[in-house]
Amino acid sequence: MDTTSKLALILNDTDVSAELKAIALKVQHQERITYDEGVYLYKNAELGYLGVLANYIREQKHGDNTYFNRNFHIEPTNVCVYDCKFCSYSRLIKEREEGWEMSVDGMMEVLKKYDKEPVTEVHITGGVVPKQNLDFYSDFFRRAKAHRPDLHIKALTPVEYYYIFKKAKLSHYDGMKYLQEAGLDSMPGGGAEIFHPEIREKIAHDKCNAEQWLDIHEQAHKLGMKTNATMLYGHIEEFWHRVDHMERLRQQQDKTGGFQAFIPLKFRNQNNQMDHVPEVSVIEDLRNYAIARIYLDNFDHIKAYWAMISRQTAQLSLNFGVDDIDGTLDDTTKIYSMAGAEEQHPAMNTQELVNLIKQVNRKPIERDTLYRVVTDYSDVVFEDELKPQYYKLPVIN
Ligand code: V47
Ligand code: SF4
Repeated sequence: MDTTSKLALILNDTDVSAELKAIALKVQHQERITYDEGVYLYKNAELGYLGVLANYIREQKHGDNTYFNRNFHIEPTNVCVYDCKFCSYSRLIKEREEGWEMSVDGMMEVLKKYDKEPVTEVHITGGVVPKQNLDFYSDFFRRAKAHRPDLHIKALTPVEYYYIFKKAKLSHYDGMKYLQEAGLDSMPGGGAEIFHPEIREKIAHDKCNAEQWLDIHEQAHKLGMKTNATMLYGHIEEFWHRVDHMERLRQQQDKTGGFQAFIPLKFRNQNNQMDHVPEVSVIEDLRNYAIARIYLDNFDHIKAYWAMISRQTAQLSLNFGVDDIDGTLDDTTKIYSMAGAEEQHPAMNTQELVNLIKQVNRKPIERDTLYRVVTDYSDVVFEDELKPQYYKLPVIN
């Protein structure tokens, strides 16, 4: 049965509440749901219902297309002046002997390892240290561009930029412009966590606040850069904090339109100061993807970060609003394995990613950072390709 018929079933089902029907009708008419309706969905909607609505929107926007890109990560440091309670990755300045701090030469060395690889993007993110300042990054961006002009540099977050620009006494706009001229192409979505101060002050009290995070994205958008946005969910926040977070992003997107993807990040509870907080279930992960897809009508893409949630949940998420599963990885990121992600050494090549997507009957599309199609893998058959799997229900006598 196609998604349109499934939506019609919900609209005609006498067991579905009037509130849920009204939301389904809005989805059918491509109308925006309200803040209250967002909270209502989190509190009342079952996974099956949410899947139908989110999949309907996903297929209206992208059909079966499922995007991924070929990228690698550089993590310039794991030392950090900040003290986010959920962070398993950073070593505070006082513990810096346990950490690493790369030089520009060291970062260039990592970059050069990929000279012969068909990667289109380098994703740079890590901690915040005084030495890695405006000069450090402008030097690195210039050298990286001179070495490989076609490689897209997606680097740092407002957390780093706020710190760097303040020290350099530059406005957010001037700072972003300066680094764009040095070679910066776009910004990943990190550092957003939960915007509402009631939660942010408890989990990330000393880094940039919501207004500063949003302003730096606004300036990047004004300069023509594309950026992403994340939400760290499933810890001490309540449902309404998640809706508040998405509402702020939706309003910002109405203003500047520069966000490409929304990436919900599941809180993982190992090796951090919040290890007493239980993790949410896979059902909650899927509900969250689906509600994000329904709420953020002005975001083109919802991304699941497979390295964090496991390959199986990434496959499932493709039926709950997700159309992008990020990139091929080769074990260059440590952020998640340190936090307790399923993948301790996350590595997946193109063939594995393509197979993962085909196995659940979606179309694998390799994209560049700006979602231009690099290769449509629908008709490319790898030798050891996994066949789509259909599970038959057991016969019960
Ligand atoms: O901001 C840190 C998160 C983020 C934990 O834009 C944790 O394409 C869960 O933003 N449990 C950084 N999450 C990573 C990030 C990202 C990842 C993939 C793709 C993109 C993109 C961006 O990692 C941080 C924080 O929210 N994080 N610790 C943890 N214990
Ligand atoms: Fe530093 Fe980022 Fe970790 Fe916060 S989440 S402590 S800003 S590395």
